[in-house]
Amino acid sequence: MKKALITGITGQDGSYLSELLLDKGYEVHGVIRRASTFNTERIDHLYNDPHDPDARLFLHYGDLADASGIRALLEKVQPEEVYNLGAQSHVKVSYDQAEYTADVTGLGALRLLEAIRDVGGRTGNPMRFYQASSSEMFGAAPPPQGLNTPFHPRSPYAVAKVYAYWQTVNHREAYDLYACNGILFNHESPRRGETFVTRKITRAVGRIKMGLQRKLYLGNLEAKRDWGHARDYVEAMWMMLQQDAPRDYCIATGEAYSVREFADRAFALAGLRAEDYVEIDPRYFRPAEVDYLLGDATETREKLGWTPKTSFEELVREMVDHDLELARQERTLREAGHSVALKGMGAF
Ligand code: NDP
Ligand code: GDR
Repeated sequence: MKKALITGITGQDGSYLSELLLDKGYEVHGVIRRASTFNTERIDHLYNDPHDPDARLFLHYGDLADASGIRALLEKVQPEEVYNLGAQSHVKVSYDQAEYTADVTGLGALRLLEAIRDVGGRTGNPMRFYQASSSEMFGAAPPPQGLNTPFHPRSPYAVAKVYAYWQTVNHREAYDLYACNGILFNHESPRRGETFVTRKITRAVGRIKMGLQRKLYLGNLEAKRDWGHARDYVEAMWMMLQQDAPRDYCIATGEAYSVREFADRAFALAGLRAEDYVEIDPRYFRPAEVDYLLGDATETREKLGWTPKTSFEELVREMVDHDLELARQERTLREAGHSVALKGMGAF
């Protein structure tokens, strides 16, 4: 049975990747951060008590800021594949926590690569490494962006990802590690964090439709993104680690829409008009914006044979349907006199 270690297993992509790897018969080990409350909602449906002889998903405490802990974990688990999805992944938050973002999102990758080099070298286990690189690294570069586009990062997050990207390339070239960068354009799903714009919109559509919210406050509506479905994108991550030789890939749909277009479509699917509910609040503007991301994944299609399965329309519909149901449940609970936590909704 193949073993995989995933950092960021509690996040959107970590949950879809775990599902995929468990389906493929892997034993999956995930790194979770110690917090005073458990936040494993996205993977709870996959988890069995570790005493169960059939259990194949195991969780370990760890943090990308803690090199010795990461090293000890690799030594103990001895995975064949390591997926580095852990990051402070919010672009706007990276302006408030620039140094922390550099540490976790940037240096975190180096800590993992060094541990793989060391533990892999000593034990003779050539662990394969996937780095969750981002289209944010292209930043201000004009579209379409592909593997030959020079990086021009526009946030502390994007700068940290550029650092991690080059560390991955350098470990491949210097130490012959099987290490790949997947440069993924935005990918969304009903499991997307609620402070990213697509989910913020579909959550609001559901709550407005159910009479639980009056307005949706957003920032820059003109930014354009190449939005795919996370379920499709994690498949590309896995495929990258199954090739004969390591290299980097861009993963995108090749179509871009503005935030305004996403909102128009999402509201329309619920029979509402976005212009009746959306207001601009400058607090959501960023010190430097990334205006237009549109991926060129031609080379990926040729070399990896990967193509996205979910259209923009299907993605928006799946998210809206999910969040209408969530809002329906919230309304039922409220009507029964229960309080429902908003968990920071509207904060970013
Ligand atoms: P999420 O924000 O949903 O998940 C991030 C994960 O990283 C969470 O599991 C989080 O744990 C974990 N994490 C945060 N800080 C640390 C730390 N110090 N040590 C260990 N783990 C940590 O991100 P996504 O699933 O959307 O994205 C996965 C990866 O892909 C990220 O690296 C992101 O930057 C990158 N990426 C994402 C894209 C997208 O469109 N989704 C596009 C391109 C790249 P916790 O739950 O405890 O907070
Ligand atoms: P992004 O995603 O910055 O592309 O990073 P996000 O959904 O946060 O923003 C997309 C665009 O929407 C604009 N926007 C708003 N964004 C948020 N969050 N909240 C708002 O109210 C709002 N109004 C307008 C933003 O200005 C931006 O232009 C995501 C993350 O998942 C990264 O980790 C990943 O690397 C990249 O995608 C690819």
